Amino acid sequence: MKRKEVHLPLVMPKPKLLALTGGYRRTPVLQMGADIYCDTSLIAQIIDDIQPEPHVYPPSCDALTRLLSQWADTMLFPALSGFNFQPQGAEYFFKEMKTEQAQALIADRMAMRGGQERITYEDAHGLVVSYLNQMNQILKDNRFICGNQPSLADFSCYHPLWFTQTQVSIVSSILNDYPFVQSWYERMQSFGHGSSIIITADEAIAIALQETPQPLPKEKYIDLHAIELGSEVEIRAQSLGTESTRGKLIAANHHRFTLERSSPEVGLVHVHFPRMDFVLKKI
Ligand SMILES: N[C@@H](CCC(=O)N[C@@H](CS)C(=O)NCC(=O)O)C(=O)O
Repeated sequence: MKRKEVHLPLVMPKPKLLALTGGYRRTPVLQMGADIYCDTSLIAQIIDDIQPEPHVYPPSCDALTRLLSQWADTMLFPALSGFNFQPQGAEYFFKEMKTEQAQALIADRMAMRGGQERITYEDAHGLVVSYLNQMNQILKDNRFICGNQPSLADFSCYHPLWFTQTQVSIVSSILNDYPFVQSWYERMQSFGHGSSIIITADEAIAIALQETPQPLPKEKYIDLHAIELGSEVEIRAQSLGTESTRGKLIAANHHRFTLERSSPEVGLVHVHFPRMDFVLKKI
């Protein structure tokens, strides 16, 4: 079946996304019928389960892939964002945008950081130089970040650099000093994006309403929070976009939590979150 894709608004409010997730606002999420999967690390796991060849988490470097993609998400991405939005980069990025649009985007991302200060350009630059050096060393001897096969770690490292290359190309000459990163970037780019059918958010909601969630895998409940299964809980990202989702905790394994929630708009849905970088609290 061909992948369907819904384009989300760039800034809040996102009422139709939130109808499905119950609060989580970040992009992307994966919807399969009445199951909603939040965060790329979990989405990649689901894709891997459905189509394991080739793996997104190759078994030979599963742990390394998880750690390095988390590093890319929490360290490389903010450092590169700070670098990308240096004054010259910001001017270039916002020049085609209407003033109100630019102001809305800036205000939205400030709110998303929850008052946390942005890294300075100087600090970001220092980190980016150091990270690119390390990536260059890894990629000198390896075709991909975790070895000779691509993994989620590559995609997690690729997207912030994609932003530099394509959205703020005025500052992208920094990559010229890292030839192995550059040739890896080209290898990554050549994967392309596959093809999909664009549908509306209303169509996605109608699908959730029609379907019922998939039966949960029969696995042991892993409780690391002293919260009983069946409790009303809330889950939110640890940082950046910390809007929470409330629901009934109906499953948890080493990698993910599952909440059950329902509303007249979407019916009964299961919303799944990774454990890593998410906070679980009993209400
Ligand atoms: N760890 C998350 C990060 C997601 C993330 O920060 N996404 C950005 C877009 S690339 C976002 O949601 N920005 C705010 C928004 O689009 O509302 C993931 O990998 O899915």
